[in-house]
Amino acid sequence: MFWRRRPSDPAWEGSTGPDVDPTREGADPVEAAAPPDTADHADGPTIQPVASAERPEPGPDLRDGVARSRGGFVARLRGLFASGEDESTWEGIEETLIAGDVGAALAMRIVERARARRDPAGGQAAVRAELAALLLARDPAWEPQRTRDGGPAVILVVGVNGTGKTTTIGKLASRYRAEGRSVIVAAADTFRAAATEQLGAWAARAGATMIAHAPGADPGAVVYDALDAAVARGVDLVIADTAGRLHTRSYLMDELAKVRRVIDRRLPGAAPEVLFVLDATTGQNGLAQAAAFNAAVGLTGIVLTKLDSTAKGGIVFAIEDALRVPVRFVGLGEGVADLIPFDPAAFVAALFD
Ligand SMILES: Nc1nc2c(ncn2[C@@H]2O[C@H](COP(=O)(O)OP(=O)(O)OP(=O)(O)O)[C@@H](O)[C@H]2O)c(=O)[nH]1
Ligand SMILES: [Mg+2]
Repeated sequence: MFWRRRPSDPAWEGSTGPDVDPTREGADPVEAAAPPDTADHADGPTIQPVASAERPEPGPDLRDGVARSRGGFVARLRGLFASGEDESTWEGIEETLIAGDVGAALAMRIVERARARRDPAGGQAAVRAELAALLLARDPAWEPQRTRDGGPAVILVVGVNGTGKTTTIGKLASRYRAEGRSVIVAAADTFRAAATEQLGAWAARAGATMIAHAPGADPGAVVYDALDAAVARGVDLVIADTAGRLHTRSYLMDELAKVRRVIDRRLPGAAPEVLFVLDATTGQNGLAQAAAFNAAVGLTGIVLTKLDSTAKGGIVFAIEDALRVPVRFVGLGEGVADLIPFDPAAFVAALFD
């Protein structure tokens, strides 16, 4: 095997930020160029040299990040309870929860349970308690774990087009680099022309190494090479980017399942974190997306992006209730620091207090 260093290329140095191709939606992948278990690729993996990491910026404030939801559906809930607590109030609460993207069936369940509580602290406290009870218990100190025999921790990032996968990987790489971990990002979105450059810009910023192949290469082969490189160099963490895909395209979902199997084959027992990136502005269709990705690759965590851009933060409750998979991080903006670990109690407090 040989490693080819990419010559200094202005596209890799000069690209500064996210770059989204709207024509990607629903497009078909290019045929695989190399089998995933072949280490010697004719055109070889390219390795972006590590740049020195930028100093991390201070993170955003969760309250600021969910200001739209607090001022949106949560403010409406408050307003309704402020003017009484009769039958029509509860009908209004159900409608408001639905408008806040909690989903119709779940909104009905929340209202039923909140009413049955007959909470002496009032209906608003009861609704708040029912919402909080929907969020899964989790270890707040969760971190991706290395394999038992010292292999890298692995995060595979999946989702439909444009949800924020590559941006989230940039933010995660910066976070873990700032904690002193070595990070390889795998450019396994080999479909979209600008995807590797976009990831490369984030990697350079984070001080992470990027492993990439030529455009159109087999995404499984990129991941395989990234894992190989990580094992050879004792790297702590591999984060794999993947092309956005519609959850209804079965052949694209099969391709993703293949990438997932490559990880199992190269690092048996790795138990990778499979992060589903959901755009919080998507609405209830996000639940169908999540279910399809879960069936294809087995999700272990969710990243809810663009929570700053929606007044409908109720999707957090809906997705955890539907999937029983924890939201690990929330995205609160486009900047490198705008990703914070999800803390259920802090989230509910940021909405209501
Ligand atoms: N406001 C806001 N914008 C975000 C957030 N996360 C990502 N974005 C923006 O969403 C857009 C798409 O981000 P990408 O990271 O390219 O999304 P992707 O899922 O990798 O897209 P594809 O690879 O094309 O499927 C970019 O403009 C990002 O800046 C967030 O938390 N908040
Ligand atoms: Mg991307």
